[in-house]
Amino acid sequence: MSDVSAVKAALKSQVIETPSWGYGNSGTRFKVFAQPGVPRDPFEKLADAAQVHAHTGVAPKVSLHIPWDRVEDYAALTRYAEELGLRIGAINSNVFQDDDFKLGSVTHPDPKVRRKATDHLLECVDIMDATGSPDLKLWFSDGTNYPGQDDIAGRQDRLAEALAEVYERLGDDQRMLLEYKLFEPAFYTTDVPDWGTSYAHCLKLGPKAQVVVDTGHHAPGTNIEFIVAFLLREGKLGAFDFNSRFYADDDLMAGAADPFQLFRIMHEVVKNGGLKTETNVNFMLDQCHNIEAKIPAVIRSVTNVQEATAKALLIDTEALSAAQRSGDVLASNGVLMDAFNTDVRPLLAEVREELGLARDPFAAYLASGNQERIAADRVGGEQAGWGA
Ligand code: PSV
Ligand code: MN
Ligand code: MN
Repeated sequence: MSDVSAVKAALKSQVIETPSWGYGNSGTRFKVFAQPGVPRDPFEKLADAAQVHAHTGVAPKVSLHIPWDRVEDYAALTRYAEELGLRIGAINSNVFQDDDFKLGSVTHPDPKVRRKATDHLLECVDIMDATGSPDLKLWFSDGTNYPGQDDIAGRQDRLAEALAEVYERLGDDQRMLLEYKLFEPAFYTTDVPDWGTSYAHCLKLGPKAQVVVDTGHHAPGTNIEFIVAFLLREGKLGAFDFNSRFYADDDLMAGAADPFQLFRIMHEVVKNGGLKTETNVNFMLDQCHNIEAKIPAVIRSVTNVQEATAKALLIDTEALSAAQRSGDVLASNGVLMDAFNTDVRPLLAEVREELGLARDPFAAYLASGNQERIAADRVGGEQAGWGA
């Protein structure tokens, strides 16, 4: 796409969903460094998300995580989101922090534990009904640590059974997004380790089941853009969990470790229709900000995704396909690199100006005084954190 107004229009319509847990305290298993001004409840997490949207103009949706964001009155939470100009995005289930799930949740050998896990997933669909959320995001920590510990195929049967029950419960405008993860916390087998396993389950379930690609959940060197192209071609790419990894599931700011990888992914998204509204790919962030200030870190992640998207939109597609058709390896690669090496910050600044926003959302947020305000206001009470 080389028409600048079309590129700008595409950038204005891209929606990036931010995670409620990205605004809370988080850390590693060694230490959580608490920060001043961190939200004390889901309402304050929404207020922080609203800051990101106010400054970027493209982040009106917030993912919730249950039970971390469990509230008495979901209608009130939804109304509050609307007052802030937001809407509730994906409901993330959590079947990984309960003692009963030590040996698995929906794949557990004990049917009573499987029932408890499936009931939680069904509760998440109830919360989707109450909040207007269109997406149920499923990630299972299920797996085994030792050869012989459980029946590998039997666990797939149990997983399929639970997924089918939840799928049946989905409304017409609701879908199920199944995330995969190669490693952690299980070390020998993981029940949904890769996109192929997720894809196979989603295919059997039907059109309302799609795959989530979390960029941090692969082996080093995995060609994630191939997975993206394949899933889009099959109509099975439901969403991204964007974040950066240097070593493992680091959950650092999207585009921080490898902006070139993010560009390559966004190229496949753009090329294969993934930016079109009807394709309905949910561009989510799944990050934690352990040592840096949270709201500005989310703003930077959003702008990093926008920069990768802008570069992908600027690829001279005609020149690219001509070079590809003629088998000119160097020319095709050169077309891609020209786009990647373009400084798109002035273009994005113009896009923001046209939306009535400051050209630099990061600087505008820092100058707004919000950070000092929340640090002064949010004293007392428990500060929310990853898992609370
Ligand atoms: C698991 O590592 C994961 O990526 C899933 O998306 C969870 O929902 C998220 O992290 C937060 O725990
Ligand atoms: Mn994730
Ligand atoms: Mn993860």
